Amino acid sequence: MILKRYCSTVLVCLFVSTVGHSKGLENQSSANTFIEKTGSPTVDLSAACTSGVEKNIGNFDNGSLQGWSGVNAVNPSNGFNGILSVVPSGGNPAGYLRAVDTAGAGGGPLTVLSPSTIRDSLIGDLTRFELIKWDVLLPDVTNLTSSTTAWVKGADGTIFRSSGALSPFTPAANWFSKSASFVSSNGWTRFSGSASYSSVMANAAAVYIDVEAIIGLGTEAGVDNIRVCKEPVEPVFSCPEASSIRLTVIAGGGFCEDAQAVLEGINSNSVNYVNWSWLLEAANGNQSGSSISGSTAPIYINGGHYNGDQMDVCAQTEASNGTSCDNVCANFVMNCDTTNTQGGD
Ligand SMILES: [Ca+2]
Ligand SMILES: [Ca+2]
Repeated sequence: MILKRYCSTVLVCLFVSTVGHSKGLENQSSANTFIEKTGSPTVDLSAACTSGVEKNIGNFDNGSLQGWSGVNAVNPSNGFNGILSVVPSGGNPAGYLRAVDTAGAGGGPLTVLSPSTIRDSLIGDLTRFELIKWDVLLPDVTNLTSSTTAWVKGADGTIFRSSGALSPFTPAANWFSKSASFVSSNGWTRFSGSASYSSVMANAAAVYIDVEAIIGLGTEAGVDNIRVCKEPVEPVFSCPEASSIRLTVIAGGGFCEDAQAVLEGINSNSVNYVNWSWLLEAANGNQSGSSISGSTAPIYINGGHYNGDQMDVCAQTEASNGTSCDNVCANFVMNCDTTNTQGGD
């Protein structure tokens, strides 16, 4: 790694790493020591919240990871190539999160995913949270590569990574605070994909903290007090009523070809799957079917003249928060004269 030093006239120097993301460059192992200190950060590099109040979404003081989990943000199936745990003391204060890199080069990023209890609310438009902040404790070694970063994955998979620049204010083994803005692209780089910064922040699928700090194997950065400017509120999920079911029938000239059912007003992110079933009680013979899908399901019927026949569509929803909803059914009278949509009763 090559460090370039930039100094201003007031004797403030920035040491900027010229390497990219360290994981792709790791080619050596390292053993390192980790000096633990307590107390407030000696340096606060974080921006202040201008709207709302800082809300802590991870202080690790109860000895638990509090739902934060190690994942590979780039290739989730590859897993987290490290050991993520809570160190019970030495944080800022008390417990803090820390990873040990067990893979080194090629192991994928050591990204830590926000807990499921708030994940559903840390997605979508992140600008309402203004910024994310966290405290960092770097290992006391010379082979540092990054002061940790925030990662945001957009709905299309594009990933943006905040600045990991090391700073003259970050002597190893002293806690400091840093932040990454959800409303300003300063310091962010596109790690993968093609979507713009603003579109990713406006429609995020996941938020991570990358704890990578050193080249190669060993103890990575400690992280404590992950916070945003506004309380993430878990969306309230209400089971759909029969009146939420809409049926669109593809038809014309008295002939019905196909149909599609939709649960209206349901956030698809809140639904694991829906057990759909339907029954067409036609004069020339009943037809029925079922499928497991999201909040929209195609219904395949044998085309025919069904004007005035009855169609029952039922939906049993399994929500992502674990709620198993009752099966609800709506009745429709088939109209095959034109493509049309009917609301459930
Ligand atoms: Ca703590
Ligand atoms: Ca490493």
